[in-house]
Amino acid sequence: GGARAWWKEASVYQIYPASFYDSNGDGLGDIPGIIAKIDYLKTLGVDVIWLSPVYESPQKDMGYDIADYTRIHKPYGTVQDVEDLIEGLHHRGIRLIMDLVANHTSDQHAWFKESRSSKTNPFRDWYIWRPPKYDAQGNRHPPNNWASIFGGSAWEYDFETDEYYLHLFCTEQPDLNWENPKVVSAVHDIMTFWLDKGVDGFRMDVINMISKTPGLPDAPVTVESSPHQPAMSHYANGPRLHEHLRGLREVLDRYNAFSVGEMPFVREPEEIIRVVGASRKELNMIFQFDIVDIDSGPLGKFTHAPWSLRTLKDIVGKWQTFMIERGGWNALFLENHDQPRSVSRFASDHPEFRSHAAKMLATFLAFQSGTLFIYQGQELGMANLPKGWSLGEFKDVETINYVNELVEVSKIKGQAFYEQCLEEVREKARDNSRSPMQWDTTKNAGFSTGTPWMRVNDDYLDCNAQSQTSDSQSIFAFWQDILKLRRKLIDVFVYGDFQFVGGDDESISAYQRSHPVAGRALVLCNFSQNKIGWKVPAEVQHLLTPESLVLHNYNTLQHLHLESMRDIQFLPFES
Ligand code: ISL
Repeated sequence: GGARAWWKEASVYQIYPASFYDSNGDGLGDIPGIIAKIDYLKTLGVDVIWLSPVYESPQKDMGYDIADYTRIHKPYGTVQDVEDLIEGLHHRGIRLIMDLVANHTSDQHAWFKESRSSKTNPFRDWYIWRPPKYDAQGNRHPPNNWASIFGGSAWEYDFETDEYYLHLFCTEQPDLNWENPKVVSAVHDIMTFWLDKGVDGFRMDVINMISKTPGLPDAPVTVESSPHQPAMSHYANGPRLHEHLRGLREVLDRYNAFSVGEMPFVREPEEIIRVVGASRKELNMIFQFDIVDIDSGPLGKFTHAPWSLRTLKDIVGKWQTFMIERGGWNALFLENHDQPRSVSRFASDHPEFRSHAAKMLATFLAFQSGTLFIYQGQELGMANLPKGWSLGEFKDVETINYVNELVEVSKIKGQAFYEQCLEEVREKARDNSRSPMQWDTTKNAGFSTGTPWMRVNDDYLDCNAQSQTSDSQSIFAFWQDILKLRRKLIDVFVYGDFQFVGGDDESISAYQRSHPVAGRALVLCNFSQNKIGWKVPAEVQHLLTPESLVLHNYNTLQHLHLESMRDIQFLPFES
């Protein structure tokens, strides 16, 4: 695993501020609410908090549209509250990283207001403006055919100055122009502002999209039916990315601060190692999307594709081996605020299986090599939103835009098609993971005394922090054990080698972590809903004795039939 570093050994807990804890009854989570729950975080045993955006924002994309990077969205609190949070966390040995959203701002940011005001404004070149294109009939068109990631064209026409601006996400999220050195230094200043306040680093939102192909050429036509084409090839890991990342790293290094970059649409390992290779001096690690795209269909995340454990193991094996061999580092995650709940998605949230399934997935993830990321509620086995909810409960702009497009398409393809698509939307909607934290069995799951900004999942009586923190068999207690074990056997689980054992079994994941001095561990997970027999490969048989079993997700050992030392009987979702 290369040189030791605190950030390699850390377990990071992501807080989505709107839905964590509401301290003042306005229905929205807030920073004092996080401060009130520091003991909970300490009890769980995490080392770092990643706080999703809390900055001043019109909230078109839940704060990923920032209007002022040095002020806090009023309902969340104040800059002083962030300083108090940092102090409270540091006091208990927990670090804080903030979300740096620097590919785009809100259209309400003062820079953009200036920029759009005239072609000669000094801020004009802070964003990406281009004149319209006209066809033979004299009709106005966007400067190129790029599609926005949230639907429609990536360009918005501005009548005042008769030009279009680029927005890879919402219309209200104009892309900053990183070709302009003033933009680059403004981003450095934002980082310095927060680092000076004691922040320990940043999660960098879509940081691989900041450099676009010069000349902004059309993207190849891959969706015949649409005028707007996916254009990742022109904005994901563009030509000046590495130069910009080294610039960000210089700022971070002055504070010994940490970085994890979000990097959608890039799969090529050599391209990724150029960002996370230790000698590159760019980012510490990135979130890549191989696992969370495993069930995306040919037309994107909302179209369903079946996934297999074999593919999942191939992905894990590839990145585990590659990063260890090449001096990079993995960020381990199955959930975040953009993804459905993992227990519903990769295992089962059916009452019969839920607890075992959540523990099994935790085991599968947490003993891999890399820095571990846990998303709020994952430690409780929180599940996707109930199937019966009306789509009117969904808040996310991505889902709403997509459903509006579906309504149009369905006028041609019909009602049955529409209903089928809505099923898929429910499965992948980002709101699945954005419902309020379930703290206890009181009204609104104890999240808020007011009316929650988003409806609380119906299952909170069965799934909440209060019952789980007082139950030694709970999912929460299991995560506590995992985090302790990871820390205790750091040489094995953080710095050890990784190897799958037992071939391409469709139900069992078995991997080995080994360290020449500290020893070896075998991590076994049954992804199926059945009792299952597994032929224990000879090379790991000696690791399987009742005495050597350090963690398991059933309270009895009956399921381990060790008498022959050749076969193990697994219970469903067992690890
Ligand atoms: O959510 C996704 C799946 O549709 C991703 O494509 C997501 O848009 C992408 O990972 C970028 O996400 C980040 O930037 C977005 C913001 O909406 C997400 O919440 C954020 O995590 C724009 O800032």
